[in-house]
Amino acid sequence: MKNAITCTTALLSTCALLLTACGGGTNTGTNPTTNTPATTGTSSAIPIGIAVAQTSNVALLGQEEVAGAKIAEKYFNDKGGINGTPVKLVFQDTGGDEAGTINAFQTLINKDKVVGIVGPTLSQQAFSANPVAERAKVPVIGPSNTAKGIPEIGDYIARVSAPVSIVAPNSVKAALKQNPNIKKVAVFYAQNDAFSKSETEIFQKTVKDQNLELVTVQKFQTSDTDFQSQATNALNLKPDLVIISGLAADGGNLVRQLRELGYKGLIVGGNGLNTSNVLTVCKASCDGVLIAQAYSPEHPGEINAAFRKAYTDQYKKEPPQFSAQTFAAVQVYVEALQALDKKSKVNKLQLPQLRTQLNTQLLTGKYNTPLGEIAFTPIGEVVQKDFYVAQIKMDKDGSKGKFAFLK
Ligand code: 1QQ
Repeated sequence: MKNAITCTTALLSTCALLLTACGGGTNTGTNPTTNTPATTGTSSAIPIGIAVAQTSNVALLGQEEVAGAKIAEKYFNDKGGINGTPVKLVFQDTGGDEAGTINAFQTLINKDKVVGIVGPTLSQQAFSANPVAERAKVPVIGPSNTAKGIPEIGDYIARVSAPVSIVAPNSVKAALKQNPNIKKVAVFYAQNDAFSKSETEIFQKTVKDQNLELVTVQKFQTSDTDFQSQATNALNLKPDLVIISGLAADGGNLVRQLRELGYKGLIVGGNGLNTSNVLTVCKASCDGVLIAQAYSPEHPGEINAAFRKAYTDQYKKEPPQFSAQTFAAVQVYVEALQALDKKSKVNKLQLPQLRTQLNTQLLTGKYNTPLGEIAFTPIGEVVQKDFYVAQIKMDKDGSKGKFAFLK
């Protein structure tokens, strides 16, 4: 009886949180497993929000994030969740734009009462929606936001996705290794996308740092499907390397049209093309595209082995970077909650205190993830060691392909 009274007074917001987690939201995640101690039943699950693109063109990237999040939910709940209490992922679709992302964030914060958010998919979306979470003092971990300036949005904003400045130069260096005779470079970027603008700056700087000649910079929109004029302009200048910063659909179409116009040299694609969903867009023309990676399926260690097995069992292919990064983002919340719970029981904290303490806690931890060991700088920038480059290999008929990791 005493306990029940305590719950309705001191723990009001936690109780609301538990009720929501039990019946509310548009959760599409798996049920908490039954082998966790049933002290409070499944209704005590701790809600973590997942705000990524499940619809629109951006879902070509976001659907891989949903997959990684669900694998993490099952993996960590099977291991006992937060010292016996499961976590429950609450999914809100952001769509591909800023307005949808702000809506998803507001629903997760105010209705679903999540302890923190993993999302959104694009930096373009993060620059609009993350300030909403910052003002509400709700932690956000970006699973795939790589533009310059994301952690600087605020105290509650961190990311597990290494920035373009660290990842992007690797693919240009790999191109030079494959073809040391590269001299003239044509760069393309989507001018309506924050990530693409940030990434192209790094690509252009890398070109100059490598003493290559930047012969042209061509702009397009992520909504474009016809790239004839930009591609023709660039190919007239006879480049021997093309570098593209865009998203999967536009980037894939640009690759295809460059090849159709007769371009034979190497192509570097940026992080927006870093999904096997691009293969259905450029088909046989995808062959040979180089893309830098912040994850390798071959990364040693137990947790990546478990993640890789769960992913390949379900999807019959190697796990992609965006799935691994989203797994890692969920892992950061889980392990930070575990550490916090040991200091002060998280189900005794009121939601605002829990969110703030979770934010402080997560920034101080070290996490042994499928990406390798990661940590954060005080402002929430990821600290990560290992990076890779993959090259797309297509079957002759262009119907099937894969990302082959370079040695
Ligand atoms: C960003 C990105 C995207 C292309 C990843 C999905 O890196 O928007 O920052």
